[in-house]
Amino acid sequence: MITPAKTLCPYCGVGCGLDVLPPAQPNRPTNRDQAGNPLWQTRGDRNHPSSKGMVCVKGATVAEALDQDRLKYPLLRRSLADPFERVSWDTALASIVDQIQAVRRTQGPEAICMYGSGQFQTEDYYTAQKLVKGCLGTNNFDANSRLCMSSAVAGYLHSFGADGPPCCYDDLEATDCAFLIGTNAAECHPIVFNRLKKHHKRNGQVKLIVVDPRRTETAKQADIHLGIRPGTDITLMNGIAHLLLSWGAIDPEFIDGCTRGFADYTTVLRHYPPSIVAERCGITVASLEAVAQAWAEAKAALSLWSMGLNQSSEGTAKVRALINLHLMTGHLGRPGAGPFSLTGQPNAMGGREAGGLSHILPGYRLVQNPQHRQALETFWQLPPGSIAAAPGLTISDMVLALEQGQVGLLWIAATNPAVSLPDLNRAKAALRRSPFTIYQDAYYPTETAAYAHLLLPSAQWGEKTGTMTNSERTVTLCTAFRPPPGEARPDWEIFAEVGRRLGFVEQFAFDSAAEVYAEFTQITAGRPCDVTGISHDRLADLGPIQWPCPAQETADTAATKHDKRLYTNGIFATDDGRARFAALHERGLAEPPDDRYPFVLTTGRLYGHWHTQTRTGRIPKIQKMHPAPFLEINPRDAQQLRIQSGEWVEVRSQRGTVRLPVLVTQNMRRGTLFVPMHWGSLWADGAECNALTHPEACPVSRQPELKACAVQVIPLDQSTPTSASASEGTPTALPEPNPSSMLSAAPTP
Ligand SMILES: Nc1nc2c(c(=O)[nH]1)N[C@H]1C(S)=C(S)[C@@H](COP(=O)(O)OP(=O)(O)OC[C@H]3O[C@@H](n4cnc5c(=O)[nH]c(N)nc54)[C@H](O)[C@@H]3O)O[C@H]1N2
Ligand SMILES: Nc1nc2c(c(=O)[nH]1)N[C@H]1C(S)=C(S)[C@@H](COP(=O)(O)OP(=O)(O)OC[C@H]3O[C@@H](n4cnc5c(=O)[nH]c(N)nc54)[C@H](O)[C@@H]3O)O[C@H]1N2
Ligand code: SF4
Ligand SMILES: [Mo]
Repeated sequence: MITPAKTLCPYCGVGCGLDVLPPAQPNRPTNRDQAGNPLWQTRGDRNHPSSKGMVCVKGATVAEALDQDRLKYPLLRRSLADPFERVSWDTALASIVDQIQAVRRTQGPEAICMYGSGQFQTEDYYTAQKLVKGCLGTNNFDANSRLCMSSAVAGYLHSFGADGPPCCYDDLEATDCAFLIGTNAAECHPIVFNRLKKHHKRNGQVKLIVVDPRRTETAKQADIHLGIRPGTDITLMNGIAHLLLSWGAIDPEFIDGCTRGFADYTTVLRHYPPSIVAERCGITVASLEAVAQAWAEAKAALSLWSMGLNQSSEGTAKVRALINLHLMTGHLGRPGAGPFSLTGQPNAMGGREAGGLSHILPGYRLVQNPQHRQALETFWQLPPGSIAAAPGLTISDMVLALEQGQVGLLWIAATNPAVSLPDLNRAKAALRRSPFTIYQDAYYPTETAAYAHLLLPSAQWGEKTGTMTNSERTVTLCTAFRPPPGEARPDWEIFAEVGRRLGFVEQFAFDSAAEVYAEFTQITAGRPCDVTGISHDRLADLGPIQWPCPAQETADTAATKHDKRLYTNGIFATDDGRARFAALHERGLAEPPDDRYPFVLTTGRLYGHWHTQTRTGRIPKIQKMHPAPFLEINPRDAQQLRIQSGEWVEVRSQRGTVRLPVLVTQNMRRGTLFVPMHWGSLWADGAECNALTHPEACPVSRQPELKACAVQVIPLDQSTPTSASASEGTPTALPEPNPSSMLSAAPTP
């Protein structure tokens, strides 16, 4: 019997436990990938508390991408026009250190920027914070979580006084009213959705409500689907609250004892009578009332959300409007109830714990809090004042700083911004202006490699040991089960080595990821995300552990006995212990449709693919599931444009153009279009949805509105290739548009 390695699926924030088995096993033929490399086998870990043995297609196939197109050696070039040349690690690290020193001397530390990722392990995140914010003295560390979770972080912080989802997955089986808003969990958090779906099927009284402008796979399972007009969520939620208030379906005891700001909130709610709300949201009064009634009758209402709320120019306000509903009804801090943000990436949560955004510091601390900075300076044995007092640049600010020539060194790791950033043509032009870009990734090529001077090969999932935290605050040890290919190294080791070479020998005297984690846990003592009771050894012995888990918890109690939910006593993390209502009106989309750009384009995900396809594009089974990009459009809009499924259109916004075959479907609202985000320039020609999106962001969270921009649609001459020829990553030659067919339809919303 071969003992499997225990780890976590490296894709979504559900965080399913995986057992990994080696390619060679007794009495079984060895499976191989297309290139003949032996394949590791993954299967669900039955003992993992979050997933109990379940996995989706991504977790089941992840090992198939391990040996394809890996970046194995450091590569360096003088300018973007030159070819890369292989260099030693010594040369690569020396060039980084030289560049950092030169930039510090000539431009100051604020000209150094790092852009990281929710796909880092917590050890990578922590080491990067220590290096950039502590030793280099700039807070210019931001992560792709800015595009993902920052509105949820800000919403929790402002409403509850601290970040951190208060719920756990057991709530999925304890709720009698699941309210899913702006989340396509069936495709994006499949195992969470499976658990909910089973519970819903087994229990007739359980209501499943889905709010999404698209009729997604998630919406298809709902008792009630509200296909609202994009961007009208705040109006909808205020409208639900208006009805609850008028029916007296609120929890006065909770409101009086545990919250603040209810009076102002009710003043706002007056403006949201059902007729106005239904009209603005594009739904019926009856369906609005049915949803409010489900909330009113619920014993335990659980809301789940993700990018449909967060990726908005008023993302924080949307999150707070949702939390308001829980506060006014007291649906919080007990089984089956609460506002549950589903985190996108596998370690988006660990990133928050380790301070991985430009305005936060490790241990759920804030850059702007002098005591928080001081605590870290002391702990890191750095002189007082080492950590800059102002928040650093967000990724959008970094793009602006690049444009203005203010960046001397840009270090990108574990993200592919040349596909995933909004207003992509502009972002690429900014990347081209960087005098020195380091790009640390596991694969080559990726789209972003074209913008780098130095490529560093990183070890990835299965090749480095470290921890990740999933949506329900459960920390899992991800164990290495194979060596990294070539000279690839774990991200934290690269950061630590650069730190030592810069003279911070004491600060980076780590010999293992376990040592890094042990240091990190110490500075969470007494913080909301206290993990002083967790270590690599304990995780290896006990399995995954949920936080908070303070040191006084013994090894035996840690895994089982502490409360799985936050705020069970009704005391919040604010100064006075009370949660805050937010009295907010809707501002609407940053770029509403108009006569020239009459459609609202939304973007998102498909079940099989992961983001920019670095892994999933190289897995044949997934390629077959989703071979090519497309544009979803409502049948009446298609009729007006005289286009049919499979025919090609050009989609234009004020910023860019893409060409796609259309998929005519009843699942789209009239006037709304959908393009998947997965096809960057390596995988299809001219299908990058971010060529169209705009960079306007939420003023509080600074998260861009990736979910809505205004576009026009122009049918192309139909001698254009069909969708099939764009498959399997082969670039497609596209003809020029035919001017005679350039109609732009104005849909009646
Ligand atoms: N298969 C797969 N799963 C993934 C990922 C992946 O790449 N592939 N990525 C992971 C990551 S990092 C993330 S962040 C999550 C994202 O998970 P989700 O947020 O569930 O996924 P998206 O498809 O981005 O967007 C969700 C829905 O928001 C809807 N929406 C758009 N505009 C609005 C609006 O104004 N209001 C409302 N209520 N809804 C709106 C869209 O129609 C879409 O169905 O998925 C994670 N899981
Ligand atoms: N239009 C539109 N744009 C979006 C979104 C959207 O919904 N619509 N969603 C946004 C969101 S929520 C997200 S999270 C982003 C995701 O966008 P990205 O972060 O750009 O997407 P990924 O393809 O996951 O890129 C991760 C990279 O890290 C590499 N990698 C994997 N493991 C490791 C490791 O251990 N170390 C290192 N160094 N590299 C590693 C992979 O090879 C890959 O190249 O996209 C954002 N952009
Ligand atoms: S649900 Fe998410 S974590 Fe679980 S196997 Fe699928 S992608 Fe991996
Ligand atoms: Mo994300």
